[in-house]
Amino acid sequence: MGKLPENFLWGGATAANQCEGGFQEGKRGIANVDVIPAGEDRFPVALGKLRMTACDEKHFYPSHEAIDMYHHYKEDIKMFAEMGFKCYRFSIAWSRIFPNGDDVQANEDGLKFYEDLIDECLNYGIEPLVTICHFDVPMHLVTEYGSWRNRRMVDFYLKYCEVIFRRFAGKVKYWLTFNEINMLLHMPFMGAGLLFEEGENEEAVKYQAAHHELVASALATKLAHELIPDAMIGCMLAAGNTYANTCAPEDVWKSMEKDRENYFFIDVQSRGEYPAYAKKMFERKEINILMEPEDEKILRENTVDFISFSYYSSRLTSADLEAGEKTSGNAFATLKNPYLKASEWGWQIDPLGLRITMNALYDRYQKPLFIVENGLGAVDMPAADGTIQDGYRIEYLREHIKAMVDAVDIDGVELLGYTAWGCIDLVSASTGELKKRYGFIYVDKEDDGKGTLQRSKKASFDWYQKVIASNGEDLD
Ligand code: BGP
Repeated sequence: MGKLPENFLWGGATAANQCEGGFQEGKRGIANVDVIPAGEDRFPVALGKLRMTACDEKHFYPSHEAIDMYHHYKEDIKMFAEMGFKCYRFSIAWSRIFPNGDDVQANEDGLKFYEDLIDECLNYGIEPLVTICHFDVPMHLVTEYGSWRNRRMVDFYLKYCEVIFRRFAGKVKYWLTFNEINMLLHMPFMGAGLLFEEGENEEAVKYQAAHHELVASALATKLAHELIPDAMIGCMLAAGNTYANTCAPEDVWKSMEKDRENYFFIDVQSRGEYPAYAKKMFERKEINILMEPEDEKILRENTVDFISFSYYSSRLTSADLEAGEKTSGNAFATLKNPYLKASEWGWQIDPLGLRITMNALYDRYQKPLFIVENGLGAVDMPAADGTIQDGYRIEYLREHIKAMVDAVDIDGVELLGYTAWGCIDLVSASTGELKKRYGFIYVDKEDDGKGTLQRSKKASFDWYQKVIASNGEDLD
C-alpha cells in the first residue's frame, strides 16, 4: 500500500482569464478580469477603488492574449498528458457562455470550445475539474446590476450553471462553485466585480455580496446533484493558517480572528449555516444582511461534498499594529516570519504550514480535501542551451508534497488530489506579470506581451512526471 490512495488525482491548475486569451473570439463578452490592466493601476482597479469599466488605449491588459491557450489547448493538454496528469483544473469563462450575463440564449461557440477542451482531456484519461467562476463576472452584469451586490446575480449564475451542467453531465464530475471565495473581501473588483460608491459602507456591501455568492453556491450544489448523479461539488478557499507572532494570548486571539475571516465562507458552505461569531460580528458592526426567507434552508440543505483550497504560504499576525515588518502573500498582508524564507515576490515558503492547514481544515469540516493550487512563482531564465533549470521550483514542490503526504499518511487527512498552480506559465493574478512563472512548461511570452508563445519543458516537467508515475513516492 502506497502512502497516497491509488486513485489520487495528480495534475495542474489554470484559470481562463490567466491563460486563454482570445478575449473577443467566439463571441465572448467582456468581463471584469479583462479591464484589469498591468502596471501601477492594477491594484487600485482590482480593489474596486479605481473605476475602470472598459479598456482604454493607455493601459496594457495582459489577459487579452495571455498565453493564447484558446488556440493552443490541444498542444498544452498533450503535454499535461505526457507528464501523466490524472486531472486538469481549469475554469470556464462565464462571458464565453453568456457574453452579457443576462442573455436569453447561451453562446454555442463558447460551449463548443469547452466541450472540445473537455473531450481532449477525456481522450487522455484526464479527469476535468471545472471552476465555474474563477474571479470573472461579465462586465454587463457589473455595470447594469452592480455585480454580486445584487440578488439577481444568483439567477444569472444559476442559469449559467444549468447550461454547463446539462452540457457536460457525464463528462465532468468535479466542480468548484467559486475560486477563492474569500478573495471577495480582499480584492473585491477582481474577485467579485464589486465597485464602490463614495462613502458607502464597503464591508456591508462585501458581506451582502458574499451572501449572494453563498446562496448561489448552495443552489448550484443542489442543481448539480440533481442533474449529474455522481457530481462532486466543492468550495474553494484561499487558505494558509495564521500564526500568532508571539505566545501572548492577545496575539493568539488575533490569529484566531484572522483565520475566522476566511473560514467564515467555508463554515457556511460546508456546515450549512452562518457561524455564531459572524452573526455577532454583523450585529456589532450594524451590518444587516438582507436574506430571503428560504435562504437559511437552502444553505443548510446544500452543503459541499469536498473542501478545495489554494495554499502558497502561512500567515503571521499580531495584536500589536506596530509589530514587525510586513510582506505580501496572495493578497493578504502578513508579518514577516523570521523562521521562513520567501519567494522573490515576498510570499513566505512554509511546507509544514501546508500540513498544519490541511489538519486544521480537516478537523473543522471532516470532509475530503483537495489541494487545487500550490506552487512557486519565480523568474525563470533559459540557459544558453535553451533548457530551463528550475531546481528552486522542484525544491518548493518537493517539500510541499512531502508535507502533504505526511498529512495523509501520518495524520489521516482524506485528500482527493493535488493540482499544481499554473502548470503552464500564465499571467499572474496579483501583478499581471508573466515573469512570475509557476509552470512545468515554459511559455515564451514577456510582461510587455512580446514573445513567440512557444512552449518548452522545464526541468520540473520531468521531475513532476516521475512524481506522478510513482504516486508521490519518488520525490528526488
Ligand atoms: C490565487 C488565484 C490564482 C493564481 C494564484 C497565484 O489567488 O486563485 O488565480 O493566480 O493565486 O497568484 P499570483 O498569480 O498572484 O502569483
